[in-house]
Amino acid sequence: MTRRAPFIVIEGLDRSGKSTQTALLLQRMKATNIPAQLVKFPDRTTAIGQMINSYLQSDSDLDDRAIHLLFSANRWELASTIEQLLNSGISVVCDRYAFSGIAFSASKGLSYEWCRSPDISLPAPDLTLFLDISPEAAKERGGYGEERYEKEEMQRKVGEIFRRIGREISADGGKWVNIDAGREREAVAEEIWKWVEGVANGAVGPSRRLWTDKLPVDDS
Ligand code: Z5A
Ligand code: MG
Repeated sequence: MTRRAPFIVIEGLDRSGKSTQTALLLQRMKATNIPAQLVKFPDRTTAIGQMINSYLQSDSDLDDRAIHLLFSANRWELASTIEQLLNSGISVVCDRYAFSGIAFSASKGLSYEWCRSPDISLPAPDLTLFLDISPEAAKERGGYGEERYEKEEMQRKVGEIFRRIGREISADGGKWVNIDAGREREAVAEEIWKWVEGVANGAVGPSRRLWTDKLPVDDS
């Protein structure tokens, strides 16, 4: 019987190095013979992803709720693929996930609970690594400011909401780890590796889904 592989999410503030660290992690997993697959949200390759891309580049405008639902739909497009990979023993390393969805939309003023609802029942990560960096340090890094949400005040609000999500995930028994991403790439990668080795070599329990306790009671 194939052992279920872990679902690892790398979240974090803008320019915290998520994509850099995801790539380094995948290289290291492969070098250690741990089969792993990259997933990235938004996945700009799908039809929904292209609408998101056009919005992020300010080529199109959309209602805040409409774009929120598109980001969520973009995750649902890949939910069964993620589960199939995990069940066939391939680890999934995911660059941003539902937590970004809540953090960005709620920081625009939408209700936190409303933002969480469409992502209820998505596959739950076994490990979430949150890359934390100050908006000032992030600003020093390349490319900051080119897309719609890359404004310092917005980033501060996004950070506060991420921290709330992290506290709640931990309180519900999930594994959420804050990583200081303001350090050298290698130091961050080393810390990430320690956590990933732990889940990759340890026992992974049955698959779980996000926030199912928040579903309204079905009285039909
Ligand atoms: N969004 C949303 O609203 N709702 C959702 O549901 C989802 C996303 C999923 C695009 O995401 C936007 O979508 C994003 C959130 C929103 N909004 N904003 N703003 P994206 O993932 O496509 O964003 P991105 O363009 O890839 O940027 P990023 O993810 O913020 O960057 P990053 O991946 O964290 O950083 P990086 O590309 O690895 O590194 C950035 C630069 O820093 C680069 O030049 C590196 O070489 C450098 N770097 C990396 N690490 C270091 C260290 N340790 N030291 C120094 N320099 C470093
Ligand atoms: Mg990135």
